[in-house]
Amino acid sequence: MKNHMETALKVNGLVQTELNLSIEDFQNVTDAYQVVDITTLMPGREGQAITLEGLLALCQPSAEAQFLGLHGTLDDFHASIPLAAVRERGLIQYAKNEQALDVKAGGPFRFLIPDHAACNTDDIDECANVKFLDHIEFTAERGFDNRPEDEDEHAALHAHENTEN
Ligand SMILES: Nc1nc2c(c(=O)[nH]1)N[C@H]1C(S)=C(S)[C@@H](COP(=O)(O)O)O[C@H]1N2
Ligand SMILES: [Mo]
Repeated sequence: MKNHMETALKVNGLVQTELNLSIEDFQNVTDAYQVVDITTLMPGREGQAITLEGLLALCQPSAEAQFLGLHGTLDDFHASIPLAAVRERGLIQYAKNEQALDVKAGGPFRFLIPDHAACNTDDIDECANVKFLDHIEFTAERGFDNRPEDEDEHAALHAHENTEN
């Protein structure tokens, strides 16, 4: 694990406007894109998010942008998923109980996909709920992705998580 924690979310790649979003920027996103209680979309999860639609409105990806690169630098975890499959349901969580999302809860930012598939059954699976999210990149082609590919890799990942705490 790196000790340095990014507190802004960088958004770049095939976009008209590159962004570097702080928690205040998230709080200031217009109400239409705010999810004040994630539980309503993902039972069992709590917190505040903006919709991916809200992020798209801010950065305006070009028509060539087909993939969304989700980067968690802290533990070097990355997913690259088709934008079309998540553009209407993806969320970016930025708070819990109205407070900045703690790193212990996957913060400061986290990608979340309501109605994701089970791990390894689909491109849009639970594994793509990237924690420690510090960079979103819009690309034309599929990008780097090191999500676990099977049960053994999952087991290894979670064993690793547990020894780091
Ligand atoms: N940065 C980062 N994000 C991650 C992971 C990880 O190891 N690192 N694991 C993924 C996997 S494999 C799953 S199944 C979910 C688990 O999310 P949960 O801990 O909220 O249940 O987080 C995903 N996001
Ligand atoms: Mo997973």
